[in-house]
Amino acid sequence: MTQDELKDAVAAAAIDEVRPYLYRDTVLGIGTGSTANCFIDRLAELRDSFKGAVASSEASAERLRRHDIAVFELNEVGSVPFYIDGADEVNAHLHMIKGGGAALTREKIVAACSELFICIADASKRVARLGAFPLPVEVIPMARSYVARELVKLGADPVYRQGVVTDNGNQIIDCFDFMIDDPVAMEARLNAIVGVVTNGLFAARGADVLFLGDTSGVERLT
Ligand code: ABF
Repeated sequence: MTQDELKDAVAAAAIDEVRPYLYRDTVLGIGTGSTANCFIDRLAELRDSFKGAVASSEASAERLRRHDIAVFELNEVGSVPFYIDGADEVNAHLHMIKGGGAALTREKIVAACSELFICIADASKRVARLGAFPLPVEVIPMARSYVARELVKLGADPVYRQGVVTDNGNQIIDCFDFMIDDPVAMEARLNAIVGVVTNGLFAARGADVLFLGDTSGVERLT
């Protein structure tokens, strides 16, 4: 199977997971990225079975609308029963690095409002220790240099992601060479730096279910 086929296979598994719980008033939380796009495309055929979706990015909102799936503001909805999204890395505790697509803050907000976070990923995303993928940190633009200096003190090699403005009007710093032993503690430590909006560690609220696809099939992990 190709990587795209693996992404589609985990998306199909997540569709099977949520399908029995879709009602006329159900609003789903939907993530961002190529794996989440596979889920959105498969969700299209179920559009008449649920009310709509909250999206973690403008790109996903647009894709949902193209499939005639209604998109709601999170503030109109409150909580969502499921949040379905991909990841850049995921460990055995279902802690993740996310934000390679710069949508980390909205992803973390929708995830926080979800009753069940379903992560969908091909097996290349599974790691023993988080950090080989550069950890994204969203920053208020005027704080960028200050935050970068603080990141160096923590042992990271921070690189400004040039030319990228987040959906919230902020900037991204990627932390290279930053292997993470305690993701829960590091998530809190990074968020405490003044000027940080959020960081791409999803550990305090990790995934509840992981569908991981490899050539032998899709595994459901909790
Ligand atoms: C989102 O999309 C992000 O948090 C993560 O950066 C990325 C994963 O993308 P893909 O599914 O394209 O690998 O979930």
